[in-house]
Amino acid sequence: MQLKEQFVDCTRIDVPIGQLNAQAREIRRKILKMITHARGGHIGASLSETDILTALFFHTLRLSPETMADPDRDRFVLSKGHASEGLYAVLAERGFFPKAWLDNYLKADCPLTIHPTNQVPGVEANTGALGHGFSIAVGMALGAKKARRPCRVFVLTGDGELQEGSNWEAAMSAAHFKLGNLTWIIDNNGLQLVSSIKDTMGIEPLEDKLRAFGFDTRHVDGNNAENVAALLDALDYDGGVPHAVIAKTVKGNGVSFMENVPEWHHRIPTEEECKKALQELVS
Ligand SMILES: Cc1ncc(C[n+]2csc(CCOP(=O)(O)OP(=O)(O)O)c2C)c(N)n1
Ligand SMILES: [Mg+2]
Repeated sequence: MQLKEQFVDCTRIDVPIGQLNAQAREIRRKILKMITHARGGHIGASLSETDILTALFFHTLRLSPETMADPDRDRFVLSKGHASEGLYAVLAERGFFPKAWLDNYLKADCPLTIHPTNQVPGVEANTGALGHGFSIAVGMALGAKKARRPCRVFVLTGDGELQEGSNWEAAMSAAHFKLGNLTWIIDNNGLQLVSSIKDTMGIEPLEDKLRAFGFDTRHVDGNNAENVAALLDALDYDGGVPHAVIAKTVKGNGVSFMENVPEWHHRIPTEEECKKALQELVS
């Protein structure tokens, strides 16, 4: 289904694919500052998803602050809602709300709460209780398909999140309803809250499961925004087959002493650690 020409004109931003990784580095810097300043948040999870969100919000999504009320806009649902800081950082950078809000993250009168709500411009669904966002996205994609709207729906889940059975009901219905307009991206960092997924409750063989559930299943380096953007460009959104992208990521990506260390799921950097991390993220 073709988009209305006028709609493309008003929403498509043109950040060249070759600049997305540099953009992602900037987003990481913002995440670090937000969490250190607020003394709360989920740094490992937000650094894990940064490149995926950068690809989506700076390249893929046909969406802008001006077109949030257009029923034909693309939709994005952050099902791993605990990683709200990554979403807030890209939304602020894209102009959905003033960047100054990031300085007030977690303050009582600021809409930027630890789990995102639709009180925040650009946030489509309230998430944070894991296992719900995917079903919401399936509903959005089904509604769009029935209304013959050209919008596409993208949802990002964690990998530990897939231990929630509700995801598999959503997956089953996506194929049944032939939701080619739906793309399910899995932030496959191998860790969950306090330890590895493998040792907690394994989800492998993931690719076989996704294929068995009827998904066009792809792999990508999820910590390379340029690769993610190129992959999403190449999918067939009109073909009636839902898409699943296993995005291989590293929790805490970009900061050497946070990478793959489960403790950084919850830990808040000291000022000194933040400074050290920012030094690793210079362009
Ligand atoms: C229903 C539900 N159960 C438990 C939690 C607590 N919790 C927050 S993050 C998390 C781990 C999620 O791991 P994963 O989905 O792999 O995301 P990652 O942080 O690795 O990106 C858990 C169990 C929650 N938010 N919702
Ligand atoms: Mg994980």
